[in-house]
Amino acid sequence: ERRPLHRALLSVFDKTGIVDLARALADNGVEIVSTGSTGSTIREAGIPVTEVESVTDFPEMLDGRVKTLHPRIHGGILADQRLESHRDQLASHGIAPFDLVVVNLYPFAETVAAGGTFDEIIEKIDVGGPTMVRGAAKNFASVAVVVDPEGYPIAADAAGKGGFTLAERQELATIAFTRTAEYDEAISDWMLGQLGDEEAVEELLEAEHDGAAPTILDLSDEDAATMGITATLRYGENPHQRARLAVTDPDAPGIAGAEQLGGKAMSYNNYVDADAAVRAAYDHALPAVAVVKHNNPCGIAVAGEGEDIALAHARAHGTDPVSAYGGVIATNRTVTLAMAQQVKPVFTEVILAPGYEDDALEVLRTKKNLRILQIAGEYTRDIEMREIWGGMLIQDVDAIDADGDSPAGWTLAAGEPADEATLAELEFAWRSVRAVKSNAILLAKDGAAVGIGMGQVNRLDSCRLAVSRANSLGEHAEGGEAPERARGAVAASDAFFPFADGARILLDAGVRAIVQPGGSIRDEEVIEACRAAGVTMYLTGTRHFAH
Ligand code: 93A
Repeated sequence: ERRPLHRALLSVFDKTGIVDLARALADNGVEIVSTGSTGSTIREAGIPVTEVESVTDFPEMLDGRVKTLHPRIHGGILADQRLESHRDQLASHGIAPFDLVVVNLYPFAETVAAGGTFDEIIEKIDVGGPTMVRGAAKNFASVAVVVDPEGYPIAADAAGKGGFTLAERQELATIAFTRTAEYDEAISDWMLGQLGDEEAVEELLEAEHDGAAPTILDLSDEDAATMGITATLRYGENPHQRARLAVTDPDAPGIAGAEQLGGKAMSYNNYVDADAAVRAAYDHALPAVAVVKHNNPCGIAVAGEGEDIALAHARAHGTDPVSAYGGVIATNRTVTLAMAQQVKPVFTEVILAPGYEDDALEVLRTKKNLRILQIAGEYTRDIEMREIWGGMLIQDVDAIDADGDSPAGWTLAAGEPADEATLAELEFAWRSVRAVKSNAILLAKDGAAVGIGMGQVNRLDSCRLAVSRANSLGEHAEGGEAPERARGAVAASDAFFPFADGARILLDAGVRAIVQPGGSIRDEEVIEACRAAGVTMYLTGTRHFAH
């Protein structure tokens, strides 16, 4: 629906095309109100025009600095004509509303470029023009705004068509705000250049353009704090890298803002591993413990609901007792005294939990270096970002909440349907493998991972690694015979098996059930291998790569 144009305000520095526009408006019965020289240009062409001064009943003053800055002008621009109260107020003051505002601004940047004097440049800072433009753009519900001669033919056309549509006025308003923003930026750049140390400013502007601007790591601690930096870390991933920490949402402190109850200051790598560990533990609804090293779980396990979390910790530690040395431990339950006593003899960098029993905390605090962190609130996250050269990748966080993440959504592809206990074991393996870097294979037994193959560049090697870890680490832990923990374990694969070879490694090791997304063109070969071995295989239809 078009809003008819009854009254237009024309005030332009650049008079190009203004007479043609005025004629088109006048021909369509639009009343034209204009400032000084815009008005005379139009009048000289024989087109009727009302002077701003006769509208405001006030002369232009201060050498033109105050021309249109008057309620009779701005009331007419800003009145929301849909509102009865605005219409009434205009009427009571005898103000007629504007439907179209055409303005182009004093040539500030051009005057700077042409080497104008300081005073000339200051005088070219247009105040009244942007004020009208911004007012009309804000009030696009009622007013159309045109900010340069390229828009005149469109306005002339609209006058003949019965006005602008709301969508057109909104688009014009967007262009108008872009124009005033650029105009002010030119002013602020120039003002910056007047601050004396021109060389330094030049450098700053140049650096900005080169992309070599000072980084957040160059700022002083105070300046950094104003940008949300909450801590300067001792160093980054390596000692030659500087590093800082920012809490993005103080209301949801997560790990970045977790309360520290003891131990040394957190390091950069501590934070990275803490994040991975908490996420791995919180992927489970059951009481769970994850032990993380280098951003990968080297142990992960659950206990039954109501059982002591110490049981889950003992199992998680048992996944790979060698790698657990120097690890980061996270749990989704309150740490009990029993768990604290188990943790105490193991060198551990960080422990994270939603709470600690008093006596558990007392035990943990005897380890002076152990960083003890308390996590507040629900585990909620929506998006995650990763920087790449020249850009940033942004994606939804990979949550474990798809249909394929619970056994009810799985398809039996091979073997007998699993009994309840086996299904629970498979679900545990599936929820746990999400936390493992791809290609990921996780073998589980009795609520604990027993062999994890992580981060390999082909799935076959991940299968080999998972089996060899399962069958060698237990030996390391207990001494003597290898326990062959892969035999009778269940397996989860974070993505499909592209060939049957990987699955065969698992079958040969005596795995009794496998869960995987499926979706390979060779699915049938993989399934056939399971069938031949009499092993159950479920397909989830959901994939959980973690790169
Ligand atoms: O000096 S201003 O900042 N004060 C004003 O009240 C004002 N009103 C319009 N500049 C003002 N203008 C500008 O004058 C417009 O933006 C336009 O560029 C110019 C048009 O004046 P004239 O019609 O006299 O050439």
